[in-house]
Amino acid sequence: MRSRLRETVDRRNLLSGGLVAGGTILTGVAAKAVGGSLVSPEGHAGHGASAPTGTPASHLIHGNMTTVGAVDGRHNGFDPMALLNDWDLGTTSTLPDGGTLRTFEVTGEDKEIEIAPGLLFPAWTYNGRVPGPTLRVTEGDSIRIVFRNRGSHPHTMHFHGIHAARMDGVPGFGEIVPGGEFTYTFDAIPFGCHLYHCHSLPLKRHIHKGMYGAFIVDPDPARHPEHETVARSRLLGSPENREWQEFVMVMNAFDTNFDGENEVYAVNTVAHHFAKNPIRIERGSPVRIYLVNVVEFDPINSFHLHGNFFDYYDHGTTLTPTLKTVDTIMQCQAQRGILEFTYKNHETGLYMFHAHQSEFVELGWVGMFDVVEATS
Ligand SMILES: [Cu+2]
Repeated sequence: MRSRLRETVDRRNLLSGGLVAGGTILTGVAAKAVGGSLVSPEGHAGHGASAPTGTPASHLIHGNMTTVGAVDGRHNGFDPMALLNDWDLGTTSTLPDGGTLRTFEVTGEDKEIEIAPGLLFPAWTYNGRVPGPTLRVTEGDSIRIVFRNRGSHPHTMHFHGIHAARMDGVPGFGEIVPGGEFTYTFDAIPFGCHLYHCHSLPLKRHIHKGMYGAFIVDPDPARHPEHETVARSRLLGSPENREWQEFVMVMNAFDTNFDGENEVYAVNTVAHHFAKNPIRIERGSPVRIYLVNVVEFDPINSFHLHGNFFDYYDHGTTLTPTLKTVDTIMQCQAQRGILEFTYKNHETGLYMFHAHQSEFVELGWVGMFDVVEATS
């Protein structure tokens, strides 16, 4: 009985606007459910209603205006926390000239995902996740991407990088019909923080449905003798890199009622996830964030860090900062960059990060770092 009461109360909170500040989503769900793909909290009590109503951290978030409940990561098959650094390195082999060949396999598929407690979204995905796998390679590698389309619509993989027209992944060059397969090949240049996304038409629809991911090209230190130490710090697996705490954050959003505006904002898909589940960072070690903006329908997104400042490398294509000592940067769609900062001289505790568009914060794009003493 008690749990039933709890459910009732929580549902009431949801319906009074607790799901997202202002009740925007609920309005959309109630009024414009499309094809049964949007499920109201009533119809989906198993996830949201019985889940915890938030951690102490969530109470610090702007008047506690966060979603109520928790998204079931088992339903999604991915966890936003794990997406922060689950690099996909592909399979490697050595070419006759001594270079490295990296092969990736990516499958396009339709999949319903949960983007806020009880709120399902009919996504189009790469490898069943949103964002798609974070592909991480080294400058100069030869890249093969075997793309199989098991979805219901034609799709592509369009990489931001340097490559031939026939590898561009646009209609006419590498667009794959359902059931089809194509292999994109190119060399990994330039180094930096890049992305890939579907380029089928209508473009904004294919992107915002979930077909995007980060594509990180680590610099080859041998090619950058003037900044070799910095280059080595970015090269995954090097001793210098191991000192860094690295995270991929893909800023995304979802138009849940297909009116050309977003109702949910996030990093790594789930609204408010990192507000309720702070990202633990060790105080003594520097932090590097690979930040990518793929939000459709809004021209500008941003990242603001609390209690601290950072250096910024626009597109990640330089080894010296393009902005020094800033606490906010903005990105238009497909813009991306690398943020570097440290909390080594700070008190431990919870430090917020979020878009500085307040509307985006209230609709999900806010998180916390939990700065702790080193454990080792
Ligand atoms: Cu597509």
